[in-house]
Amino acid sequence: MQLYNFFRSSSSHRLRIALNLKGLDYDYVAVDLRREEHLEATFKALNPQGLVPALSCDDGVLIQSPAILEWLEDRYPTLPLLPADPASRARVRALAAIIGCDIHPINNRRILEYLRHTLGADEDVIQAWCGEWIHAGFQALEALLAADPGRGRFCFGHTPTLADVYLIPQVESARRFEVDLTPYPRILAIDEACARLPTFSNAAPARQPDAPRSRT
Ligand SMILES: N[C@@H](CCC(=O)N[C@@H](CS)C(=O)NCC(=O)O)C(=O)O
Repeated sequence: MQLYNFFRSSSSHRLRIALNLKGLDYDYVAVDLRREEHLEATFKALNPQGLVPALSCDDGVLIQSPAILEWLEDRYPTLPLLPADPASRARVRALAAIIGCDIHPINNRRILEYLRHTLGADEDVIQAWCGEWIHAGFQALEALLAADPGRGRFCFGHTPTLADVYLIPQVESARRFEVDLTPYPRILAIDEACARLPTFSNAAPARQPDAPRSRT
């Protein structure tokens, strides 16, 4: 499998975590969003939407991280990312959707570029915009986590699920936008628990081949 992705893209980060959790190898193909490689004809031939990630596999080129994650779950059901019973599956999908539907899309690069270049927003406005929607989603997530008596160290139950796959990249992105995460102790604890697992730490943006090398 070839994963077309960018180190800092949170929807790419989701797939790297999920592929690691499933124990699946893949080739890393970097698509540099800073150089707008995702808008070039060669990439748009793979994904006409011009967004990363895309996964090339025996079934063709798959796009849209939620669809790819569901495909991974269907195709590689051992080491599942969803619990077994319908109510629990709905719960995990809801936690993931708070991030995937209601936080990430409105803070995405192209939205921020539109705010900057078409509507004239400066960097303070951009930061306020991103902070607003991250706080709105994280407040709800924190409340949902607090109200779940059966929860262990992760978002649901005692092992990582799709909800953690979505949460960790969003925490990373919140830090990049300098969002104060102290009101969210449960989210921070989950982030810490996941960071201890190689499946998560190896998927982190800083560990990817296209990430800037830190100076020693
Ligand atoms: N719903 C899509 C969103 C993909 C997406 O927005 N990817 C971002 C990176 S996280 C991207 O390619 N952005 C390029 C841009 O906005 O110009 C998915 O989950 O795959």
